Amino acid sequence: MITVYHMRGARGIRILWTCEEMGLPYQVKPVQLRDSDPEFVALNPSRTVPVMVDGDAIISESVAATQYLAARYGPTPLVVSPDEAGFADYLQFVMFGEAGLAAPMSTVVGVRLMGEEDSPPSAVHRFIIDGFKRRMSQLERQLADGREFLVGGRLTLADISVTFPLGIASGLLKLGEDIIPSSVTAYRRRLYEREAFRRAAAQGR
Ligand SMILES: N[C@@H](CCC(=O)N[C@@H](CS)C(=O)NCC(=O)O)C(=O)O
Repeated sequence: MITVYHMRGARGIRILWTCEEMGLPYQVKPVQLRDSDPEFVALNPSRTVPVMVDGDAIISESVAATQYLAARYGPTPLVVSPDEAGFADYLQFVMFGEAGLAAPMSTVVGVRLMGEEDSPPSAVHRFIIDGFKRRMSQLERQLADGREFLVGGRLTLADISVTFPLGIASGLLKLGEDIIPSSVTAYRRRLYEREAFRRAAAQGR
């Protein structure tokens, strides 16, 4: 059984959503931010959320976990193959969702959750938000032709990777249209309406 150690609002939603889209059974074990439960620490000494366990496989990178599921239990249309036109964009955006968007944003989210935010915002905070805004231009350009998904004409792991930081930016951080273009927000909202996403979000509460 696939087990996902998850907390509400965290990156584990990428894994739950992938399971739902692929019809894979899974169970959710709720954990806290930086949980110190020995079972959890043994799985992931860095104590970040999520962790996915499937037999002997233990993965604490959410995007890697989605790739694991697709490779282990596919084939699935969630993956764009090397012989498809969108392959390069697919690789780009799978990585972009975490390395380009979510990881830098983690610093802003972390200090907010710890109640240690600087007021007025620090230079580091402004640097990260400015970087996020510039990266939004890349998504805006990709979606400029009105497409529903980033690549391949269908939902892929690239969308599942990218929508997580978009949700955090608008939900938790309340960044507005001056940072997140309306076409990008519309894209995220469309994907959030998918039945599989809704089921995943309900499981992850
Ligand atoms: N790259 C990792 C990042 C994991 C991560 O930073 N998770 C957040 C919650 S969504 C966390 O545990 N933050 C607490 C910390 O960094 O101490 C992934 O994609 O799973």
